Amino acid sequence: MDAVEQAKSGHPGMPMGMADVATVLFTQFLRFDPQAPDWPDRDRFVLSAGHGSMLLYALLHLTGYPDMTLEELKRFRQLGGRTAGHPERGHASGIETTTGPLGQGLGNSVGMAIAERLLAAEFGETVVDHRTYVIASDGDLMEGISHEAASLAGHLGLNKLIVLYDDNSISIDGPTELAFSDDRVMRFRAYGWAAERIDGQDHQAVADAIRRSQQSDRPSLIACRTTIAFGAPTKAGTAAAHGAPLGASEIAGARERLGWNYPPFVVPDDVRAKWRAAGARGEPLRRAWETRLQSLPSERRDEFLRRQRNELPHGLDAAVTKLCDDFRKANAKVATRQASGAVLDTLTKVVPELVGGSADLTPSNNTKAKDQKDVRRGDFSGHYLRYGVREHGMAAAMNGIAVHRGLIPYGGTFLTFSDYARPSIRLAAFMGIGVIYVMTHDSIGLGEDGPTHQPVEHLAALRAMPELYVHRPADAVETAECWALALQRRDAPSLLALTRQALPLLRSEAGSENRSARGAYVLAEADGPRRVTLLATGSEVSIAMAAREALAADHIAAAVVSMPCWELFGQQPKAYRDAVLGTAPRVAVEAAVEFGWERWLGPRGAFIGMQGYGASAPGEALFPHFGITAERVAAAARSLL
Ligand SMILES: Cc1ncc(C[n+]2csc(CCOP(=O)(O)OP(=O)(O)O)c2C)c(N)n1
Repeated sequence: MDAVEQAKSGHPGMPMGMADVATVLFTQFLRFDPQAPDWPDRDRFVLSAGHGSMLLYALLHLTGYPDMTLEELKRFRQLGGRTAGHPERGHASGIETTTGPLGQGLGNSVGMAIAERLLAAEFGETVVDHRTYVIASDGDLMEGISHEAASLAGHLGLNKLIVLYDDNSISIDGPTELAFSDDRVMRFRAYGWAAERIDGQDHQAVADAIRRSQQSDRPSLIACRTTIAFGAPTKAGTAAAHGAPLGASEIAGARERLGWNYPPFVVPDDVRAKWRAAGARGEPLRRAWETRLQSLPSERRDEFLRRQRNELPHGLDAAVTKLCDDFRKANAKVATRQASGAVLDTLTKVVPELVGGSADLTPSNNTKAKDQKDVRRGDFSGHYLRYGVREHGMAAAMNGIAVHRGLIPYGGTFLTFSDYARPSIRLAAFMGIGVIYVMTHDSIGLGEDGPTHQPVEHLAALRAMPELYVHRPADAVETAECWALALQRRDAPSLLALTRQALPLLRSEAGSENRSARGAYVLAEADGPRRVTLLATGSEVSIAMAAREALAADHIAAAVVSMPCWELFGQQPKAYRDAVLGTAPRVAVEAAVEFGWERWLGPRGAFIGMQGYGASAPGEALFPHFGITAERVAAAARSLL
């Protein structure tokens, strides 16, 4: 209340209404150690209702996280502070994930609970045995993603996931009955959860409900009836308390009603001592855990700790080099999605922390490696998740798996449905976590499924997202290289855009250099001084190669530049970029919209690609239909000379 007032902005209502629930959780149940915030076996706490950030900051301060000082609380929402408007992972310890876009935290929590079970199955419950607690609000449960997340959690029987739902009947527009009349308890029971409603301001009731949920064989929703801005004399129970400072008289009235006689930002010693004692509960638990970790065989312990450090195992580079050699030897025409499947058959053996999955497109995405076993309710020994047709839920769960640590999630869908996952992709990029998206059927080349399934603007939209690495490999060798880059990139998400249709092998030269690592490179230099440079990605690189030949027949020396990853190319020294792009006129070809290509085309450039949506027909018919052919590329080049 006081911090929001001082910041002149923020959300006082939820923290005041949920203070009782949070107090019971943090003082009696949550296992954490503020002195060792990254203790791997800590319980996870997710404030899915991220607008109530001050509740989390206050809890972190009171329980003794060293970096959450009183000064930080006073700097709520100010530049450079740890106490951002909505909790941002990395700003302060104890913030497990970034929340604010409603529903995302709930989606992340499902991934955290999955990660806990997977690691418990792998390393044993002596070292992995913790719960995931969530505070979620009406907004979280109104969002569509809450359905996907809860349905998946119920299906998998994630019984160590406990959601405390702030059932306060208020959202921004007013009473929730304006827009929300689901029976939330019945809804979650239908998902296969244990769900009950309690008085969220009765400490005993909250504690009893949490205890019951800890014994449950399924995930739990505890609908906590609360009053938003509890204690505020006129604004309590109203939307006015949701997202604006209460104002001086309301705050004075709340102090009186709550019997709180201290000035802002003063925590009396006895109160602080009690909170610190609650925060200190975790230290002996953490120490006991450390002893148990020591009892693991040293090889298992080293493996566990390697994963915690987010370090890749040895052997990845050698495996990728061998994959590339094998692809070259086979010299087969394969779809890059198929090459990706072959890459995964190898990499899942070398990188045991890989956890795959698909949003019900496994046979299309080629995401399941030969030796991967399905994860099932009650059996988490496998490393392959059947996410179901839940792209958004999948992407949010992948974020949760990644922030949990110990596993590297990858998940597949069609590129066109990246839109269904985009809010979570954005948070992965924003948080800087190394999740990997396998997005196949990456253009009109997918053919008969037609324009609903053919991405055209998606590459541009994804490339527009800061800190996301979009890879579009041109053949099997580039596919292996891009996979290696995605794995090596542990501090940002990567997306692989892969073809449905078969592509010729273009990278026949021997050598172990990962040429995709520079984002773009000269695949075929011009025979003689360059008169034109052809730029392409993915399936259109072979079209550019054919255009190069056609131009050569006319004695026009053309170079072909393959550009699998714009973001990486953009990071290269200018001299390298200039050398690759050259000074001759440029023609770019990509079966997508032009948006963004102006960055590479320069003043004398032409683009061959899509002007609008695709069409339903065989892929081979669509490329000529939309004019994405070697002849048109060559003609565009000639017209620039
Ligand atoms: C995806 C998304 N849409 C919209 C918002 C803006 N917003 C913030 S809180 C909120 C709803 C508030 O209602 P509730 O979740 O019940 O929170 P309470 O008012 O109880 O604090 C909305 C629409 C958001 N943060 N995320």
